[in-house]
Amino acid sequence: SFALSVPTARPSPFGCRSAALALVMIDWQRDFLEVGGFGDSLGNDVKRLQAAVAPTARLLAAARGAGLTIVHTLEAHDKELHDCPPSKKRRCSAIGKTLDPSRGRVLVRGEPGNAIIEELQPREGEVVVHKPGKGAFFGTDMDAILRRRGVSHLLFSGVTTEVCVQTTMREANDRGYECLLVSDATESYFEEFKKATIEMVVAQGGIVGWVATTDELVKALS
Ligand code: C5J
Repeated sequence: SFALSVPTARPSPFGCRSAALALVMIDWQRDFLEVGGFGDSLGNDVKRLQAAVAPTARLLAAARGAGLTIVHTLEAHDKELHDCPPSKKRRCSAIGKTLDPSRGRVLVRGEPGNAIIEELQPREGEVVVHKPGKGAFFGTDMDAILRRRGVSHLLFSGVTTEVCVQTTMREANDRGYECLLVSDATESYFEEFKKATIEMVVAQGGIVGWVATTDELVKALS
């Protein structure tokens, strides 16, 4: 374990021991990123999200090189949708349906479209958390897994910035974790929502946490 420092993070310098730090990769799923997938079917410009894949691959490589705990999350329901509240189903009727047979059922665990994209595939020994909600702490073992490993500080990457990433970051912040959002390793279908999320995180002295770039993190991890 080594002392890690990001002196140029906003709104103030960020630092911790590497053993206490995890990289959380939120929902890098084919269905959110690929043309023809579920995200695309909702009318979103999925190509916007692809800009964050290369920086995220660099961040992931640096985090692996530094021996950080790596957690991958997926928005994924069980086959019977027992873990999907009727309210969610009512406002997203595609859940559990097959829109494209090559992708399988939308947001259902184990289906091809539910998988993590090729470039950011989890490796053996990394944590994979299936989550029924937008936040990764609700209805999962996320908190217990992190605490068992002595993790107190979290780096956030993923899609989409203002939905699953921000929700998880706020859940973590309320549970006492120190959180940093990696600004070019996250993306949204809506440019203005991403920008607003970044400003919300660092407002009021870091009310949700910190923000820094992949370059700053790669430097701190090397
Ligand atoms: C959404 C997510 N946007 N992973 N999911 O519904 O942010």
